[in-house]
Amino acid sequence: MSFETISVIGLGYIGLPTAAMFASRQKKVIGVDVNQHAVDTINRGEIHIVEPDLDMIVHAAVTEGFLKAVTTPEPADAFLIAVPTPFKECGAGEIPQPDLKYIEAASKALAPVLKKGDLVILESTSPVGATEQMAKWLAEARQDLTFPQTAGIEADVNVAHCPERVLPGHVVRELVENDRVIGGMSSRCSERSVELYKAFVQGDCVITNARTAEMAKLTENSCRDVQIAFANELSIICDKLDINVWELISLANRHPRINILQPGPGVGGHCIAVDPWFIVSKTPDESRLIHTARLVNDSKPEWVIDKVKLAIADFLQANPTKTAKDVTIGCFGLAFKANIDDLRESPALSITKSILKFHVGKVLAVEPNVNNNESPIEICPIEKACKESNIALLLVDHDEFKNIKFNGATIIDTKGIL
Ligand code: SAJ
Repeated sequence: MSFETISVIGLGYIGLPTAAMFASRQKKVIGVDVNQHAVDTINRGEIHIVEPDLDMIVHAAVTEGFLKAVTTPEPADAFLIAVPTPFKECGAGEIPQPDLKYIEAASKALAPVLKKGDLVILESTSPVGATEQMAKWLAEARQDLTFPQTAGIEADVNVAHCPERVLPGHVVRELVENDRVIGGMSSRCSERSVELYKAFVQGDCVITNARTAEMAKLTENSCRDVQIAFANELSIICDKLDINVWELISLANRHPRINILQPGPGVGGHCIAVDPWFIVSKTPDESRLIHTARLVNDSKPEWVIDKVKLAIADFLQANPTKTAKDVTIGCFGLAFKANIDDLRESPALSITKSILKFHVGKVLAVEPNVNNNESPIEICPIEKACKESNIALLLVDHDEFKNIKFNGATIIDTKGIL
């Protein structure tokens, strides 16, 4: 049976582009989101996130009638769940535990409209075992249907984990070109999932089981986190030894088997800064390196803040008639990485907020991708911040900052932009 109608639950950075890709292949797509503003925006053919080329695809999909957004699930042949998987609040020094409440809510919301022959795919990055847990919630809600955990390939409803692996800023291209890991709870679940994704995926759809697919995604992001931690640790070592870390890395990377990543103000976003904890929380005694990398990356913002405090002290020493109140600090970039508007888990934002707390003088925050209505702190035009800053703290390598000129400011360049 082919998939006539596809439902995508969670219309964020992954769900909306995925919904739009199916719709662009002339599938009837029902997007579901609890956020009424997102639903209304999409139904006008507009988007509520920043992602290159996505606006055109969504606009075409909505105006041609292939994509609509709603707040409660409607019947479909396949359901893709792309909701957040945050971790629970925890005390200092404790290992964060994953919070599956959004997956639970999505499963319980879609269960009433499930029917025999449907496919449910969990795309959200999840701790090992989450897909089995989701299948349990579905089975509890629909005792009239059979699921793969008990019925295997004969199940009425097939269930799989197919983690999204696209890079924000390149989502439209990577959704099509990247290989896909397909982790079915049975061989039938995997086959059905491949059939679904082949509507637009040109990369290979590689089949495994659900637990391995969950772990594959966590492994990719943990690997990147460990590598960035290495670069961040190097930057602190180099600062102590008076060596330019950017030059050092570019020299080391000339070795044919070395490829060191770039240091920065810390690691942000909802993925790399979160997913390694899903491994550490399950196997704390065995995940020593992954755990340490998290601690190294999470401590980098504090190191940057100390650099700012030192720069203020140096400025006051050089200008004895001035006080801290006279020092204007420009914070350039709030997003978690270059050329996006996403402020989630952003080290740049947390550093700027800390500076706003301790600094008695002016703090000018610049973020070209976010307007004042969407920002938790006031945004300043770039020209004003360049002109007025005594200390310029470069936190994100946005294109707008590449040729930036300051008016004699002390520059702290955490991304090696200049
Ligand atoms: N960062 C550095 N130095 C680097 C690279 C990145 O400090 O050399 C920082 C960034 O500034 C940012 C953070 O790391 O704060 C994460 O950025 P990223 O570009 O490494 O990754 P994300 O979070 O945008 O997307 C990652 C991707 N995973 C991998 O590359 C293994 C993407 O493919 C995943 O789909 C995504 O996580 C996800 O959704 O899990």
